[in-house]
Amino acid sequence: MDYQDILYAEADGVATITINRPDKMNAFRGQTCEELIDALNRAGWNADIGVIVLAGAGDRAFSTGGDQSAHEGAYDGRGTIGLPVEELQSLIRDVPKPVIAKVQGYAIGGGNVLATICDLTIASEAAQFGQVGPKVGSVDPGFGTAYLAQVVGEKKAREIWYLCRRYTAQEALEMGLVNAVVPADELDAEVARWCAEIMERSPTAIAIAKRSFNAATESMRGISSMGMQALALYYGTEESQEGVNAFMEKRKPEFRKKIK
Ligand code: 2NE
Repeated sequence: MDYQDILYAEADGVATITINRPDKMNAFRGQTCEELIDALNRAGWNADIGVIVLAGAGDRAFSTGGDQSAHEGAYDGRGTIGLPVEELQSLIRDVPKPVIAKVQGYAIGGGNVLATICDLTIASEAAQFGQVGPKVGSVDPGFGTAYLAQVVGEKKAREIWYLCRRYTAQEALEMGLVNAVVPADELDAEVARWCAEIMERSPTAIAIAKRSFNAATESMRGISSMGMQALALYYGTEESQEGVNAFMEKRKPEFRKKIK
C-alpha cells in the first residue's frame, strides 16, 4: 500500500508509524485509518519487529482525533460510523507486541483515545491531553470511555468526558494516563531507550503478557462496537451536527436549542 497520510519506518526492531497530517493537527480521515491499519498489520506480524511506536508529525499534535473538516455529520468511508476507527483501535490491542504512543503535543479527542489504548505512552512536557466529544457533537464509546476509566479511574474518566478540559503532561502522569514525561528535546531519545529495553526481553513472554492484560478488558470491544452503532445514529442528529458546525465555524455550540 502506498501511504499518503502516514509515514512508516523500521530500524533496530522498532517500527515507527507516524500520522503525517501536521496541517490538520494529525486528525485522521478514512484514508488515515486505512493506512494505520495496514501499517499496524505490517509491523504487528513481522517477527523482526519487537516494538511499534505510534507518533504524530510536527511539533503541535500527536493527533486531534477525527478530521472534522471531512465529517459534516457523517464520515463516508468503511466502518460503522464511516471511519474504520473501531478496527484501528482493536488492532492496537491485537498486535502481539507493545505499541508506544510518543506524544509531543496535543492528544485530543480520538487522538487521546489512540494514545490511551497504546500499551505505553511517553510524553513531552509540552503535551496536552483531553477529550472533546461533548463539545463537538461526538463521543468515543467503549475503549474511549469505559477503557479510559480502567486507566485513570471512574471519577477522573467521567470528569474528562463531561467537562472536556485539557490536561498537562504532568497531570496526565499523575492520573496514570502516561508512563513518563520528559523535556521535548529528550522525547525521541527516551522513547528509543524504552524500545531498546523492550527489545532485550522475551518477545513471547511479552506477547502473552499483552494478551493477558487485554483479556481482562476484552468486554470493552463489545461496548465499542455497540456504541459505534449508536454513534452512527447520533451523527445523523441536529445536535451532533451543531457540534461539528460550531467547531468548523469557530463559535460556541448551542446544543440545547437543538433538543426539542
Ligand atoms: C486540538 C485543539 C485543542 C487545538 O486548539 P488550538 O486553539 O490550539 O487551535 P485551533 O485553532 O483550534 O486549531 C488549529 C487548526 O487545526 C484545526 C483547526 O480547525 C484549526 O484550523 P485552521 O483554523 O488553522 O484552519 N484542527 C484541529 N483539530 C482538528 C480536527 N480534529 N479536525 C480538523 N481540523 C482540526 C482544538 O483544535 C480542538 O479541540 N480540536 C477539536 C478536535 C476534534 O473535534 N476532534 C474530533 C473529536 S471526535 C473524534 O475524534 C472521534 C472519535 O473519538 C471516535 C470516532 C470518531 C471520531
